[in-house]
Amino acid sequence: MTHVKHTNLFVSSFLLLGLTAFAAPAVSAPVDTDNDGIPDLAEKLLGTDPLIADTDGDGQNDKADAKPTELDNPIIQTGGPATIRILSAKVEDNFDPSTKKDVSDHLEIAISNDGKADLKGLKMYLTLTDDTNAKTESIYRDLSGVTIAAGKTTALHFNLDGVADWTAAQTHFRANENSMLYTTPSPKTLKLQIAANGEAPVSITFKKDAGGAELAD
Ligand SMILES: [Ca+2]
Ligand SMILES: [Ca+2]
Ligand SMILES: [Ca+2]
Repeated sequence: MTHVKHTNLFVSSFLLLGLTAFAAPAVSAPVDTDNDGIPDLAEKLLGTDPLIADTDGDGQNDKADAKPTELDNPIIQTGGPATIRILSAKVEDNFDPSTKKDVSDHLEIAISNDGKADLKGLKMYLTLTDDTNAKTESIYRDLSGVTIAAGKTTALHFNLDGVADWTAAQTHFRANENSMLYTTPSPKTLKLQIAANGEAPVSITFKKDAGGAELAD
């Protein structure tokens, strides 16, 4: 009886060794950092963000979205008189007044609250058009964590080091590294609309000169 048991053990070990030897080599799955079903490398080709599952902010993840870098403006165009004001908006020639040094090109929006109540419930919609081929991108962000105190000014930054949590109480948000803002040097036209809770939106149009982004050009 003991002999039979040993034989069975030997056969099992042999089969296991054989299966291991003939198993297909391990193939690692492509990296999909934001878990939206599109690998990081493919996001680069699509122009979508490898760290944001819903690049344009329309509620559909990049893989399910037929146009993952474009959406129509969802901001309600009516409301009370605006007390929010866009002081400036730019995507180049950024400067840090605290260090008195140039910083990498990024979307920077300076806004003020001209009213007597704190401003909350900010929403923004940005369109980017390539002046040479009319290609467009657009994003919508519900910046519900941002508060601008009455009579105060604040600056919002969208850069590659920013955090992709639009509802957080912060001023540095994530920008899409695969946006044509970063990937092509052609001149661009940008249109920004911002609205605060219950107020009519305010808008600004600004330009990006020809030249590589992320460079102090
Ligand atoms: Ca992905
Ligand atoms: Ca993505
Ligand atoms: Ca989307």
